Amino acid sequence: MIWQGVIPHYRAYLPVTSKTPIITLKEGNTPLIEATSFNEVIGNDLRIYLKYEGLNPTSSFKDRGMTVAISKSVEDGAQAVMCASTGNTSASAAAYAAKARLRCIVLVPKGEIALGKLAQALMHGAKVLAVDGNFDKALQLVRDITEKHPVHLVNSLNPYRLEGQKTGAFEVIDHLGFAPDYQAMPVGNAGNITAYWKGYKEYYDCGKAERLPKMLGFQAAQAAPIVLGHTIEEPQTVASAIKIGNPASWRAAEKARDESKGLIGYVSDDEILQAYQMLAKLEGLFVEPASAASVAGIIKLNRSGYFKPGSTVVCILTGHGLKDPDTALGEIGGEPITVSASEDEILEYVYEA
Ligand code: AN7
Repeated sequence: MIWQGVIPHYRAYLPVTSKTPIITLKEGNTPLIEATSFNEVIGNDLRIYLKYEGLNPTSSFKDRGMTVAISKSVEDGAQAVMCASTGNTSASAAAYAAKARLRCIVLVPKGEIALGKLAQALMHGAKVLAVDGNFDKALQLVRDITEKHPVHLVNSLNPYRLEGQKTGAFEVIDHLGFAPDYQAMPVGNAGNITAYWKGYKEYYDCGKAERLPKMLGFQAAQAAPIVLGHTIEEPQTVASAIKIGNPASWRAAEKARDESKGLIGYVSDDEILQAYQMLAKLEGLFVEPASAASVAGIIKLNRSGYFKPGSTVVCILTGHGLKDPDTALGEIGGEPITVSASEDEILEYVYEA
């Protein structure tokens, strides 16, 4: 059957009725790709699977939640939606709002979001406001405004977002045929880890899986409020998507961690960037830096002997690498080699060792 998006496919598990207008860009059904070269590098017999969420319509996992949130906003008669964002939520909200013909206002931290994400929000016709302040400040403003004005909030505080995002967990189980031993993901505002845990538990409860994974979340070292147990006033990291100092779903993320007997740890920017390059060069998967935090975390935990050999680990690669070309080119020192249009000169490179 041809894929029709997460709401049609997982309708029975989602808060929609026959009256809900379905606003979809056919999100979901992303590939789960077995890592073939990593294992050699990290030297263990882990079975690592990579869920490539960058292949969603706006190139991040946010589309799973946005299809549900925007569909429900339309059902409830909204005229406008609003979010704060480190970039991907704004890109997704802008696209789904365009499809639904809703006004969309997004607040982004000024100068802090990746180029591709900014281009997306602007192209889809959102009103993009660059706030002089960080993400946490922008989210507080959006919360205050949407409480008082007829504008729907579509950050992950909107429960429909998490309902949609939990379908990622369903897909993992549907693809593997079982729940993995461990599930690793980056943590920013902490909505996604909350949503995946909900999804795993729901599938388990209705007999679609015989066990639950341990949830492993990773924050950036200088933006790790959950690990440190206190808010961070000025979070810093190359992984701009997860540069968040006061996550909205903080308690729910701790619950996912504790109920699953998993952990939330941190990885340094260097570790993130190493995993980022490794994914691109060894697995053929171009992801944005935040997404590489999940793999960086696995590598770090594996070094400390955390995993039982033979375990199955699923890493959620949350966003596409093309979102953030500046970081990619900066890391690679990105210049092509200029050559004249001569066979001889080019052949030197063809035969280069
Ligand atoms: C690529 O877009 O918060 O822990 O405003 O873009 O559910 O927040 C993005 C978060 C991981 C963290 N990977 O997910 C936003 C925003 C990527 C992301 C996360 C984000 P949450």
